[in-house]
Amino acid sequence: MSSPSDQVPSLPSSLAAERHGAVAILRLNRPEKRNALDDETIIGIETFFTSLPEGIGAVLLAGVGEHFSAGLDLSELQERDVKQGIAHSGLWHRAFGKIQFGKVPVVAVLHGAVVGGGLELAAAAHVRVAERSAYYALPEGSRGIYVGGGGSVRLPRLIGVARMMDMMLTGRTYSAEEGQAFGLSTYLVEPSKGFAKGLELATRIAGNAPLTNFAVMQALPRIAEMDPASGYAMEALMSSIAQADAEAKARLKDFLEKRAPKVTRDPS
Ligand code: 1HE
Repeated sequence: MSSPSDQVPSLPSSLAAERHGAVAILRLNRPEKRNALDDETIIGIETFFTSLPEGIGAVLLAGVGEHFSAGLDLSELQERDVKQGIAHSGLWHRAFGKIQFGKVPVVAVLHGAVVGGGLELAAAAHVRVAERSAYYALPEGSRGIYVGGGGSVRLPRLIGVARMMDMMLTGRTYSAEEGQAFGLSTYLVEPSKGFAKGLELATRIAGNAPLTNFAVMQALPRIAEMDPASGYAMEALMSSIAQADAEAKARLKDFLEKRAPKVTRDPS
């Protein structure tokens, strides 16, 4: 097993990278601080996602220890003026943008606290697997601050403005089951089963035609924001580009010549 960290020399010790076939695994690795996200870690996340080696088809993002992430490292909150505050938020936006609109799909495995900036990080992934230990909160309100890692943009699209307002105004915590019910996760698994489930999904995703993964990551969320007429036009273009690719032709031939698997029910 070679390691992408060999090719990404500047990852801080708060991040650990390894490779599992076509899946690159990135672990938040600062359990003594509950994977609180300091500037060094955010820059490391950006470095990791911009330096993925050839042959990687998906990323699995997880946390070491009892929690996914306690969010922003509050010990780093200094007296920032407005300009510095905007730059700090911009750093998070850039790093998490490299996740959402990066090279390959990202599966996040959530457990324990998924709070504040940790929830913003999770929201930038494409598929979320929650263990039953996961819980979600946006304690920014009680800390006198505001989300700064893209939460205002991504979270309402996942859970709605009203639910996010409630989380921020009241500091309420949602359970893994509640998060699953309203779309924070799309897989709910027993404690300690998340990593295996996430790796299974990431491996499957890495086996898709790259152009399809590109379309799902880059075109789908943008089409969803468009007016319907523009969306239909963009969809027609994207689907015609995908189907004209040699990979699509080969996969369709495999199905028609009975070499490809049929669509079956997932075991429940
Ligand atoms: C931290 C942080 C942190 C823990 N920054 N150091 N996020 C929060 O408001 C969440 C704050 N954290 C907590 O509520 C709890 O730590 C947890 C529920 C996540 C975990 O509890 P627990 O009992 O397992 O751990 P602990 O004893 O509270 O913390 C262990 C250590 O981690 C301790 O340090 P130590 O030196 O005393 O051992 C904690 O101080 C440290 N620690 N969380 C710094 N967040 C881009 S804007 C995003 C805005 C936000 O994310 S706001 C939400 C911030």
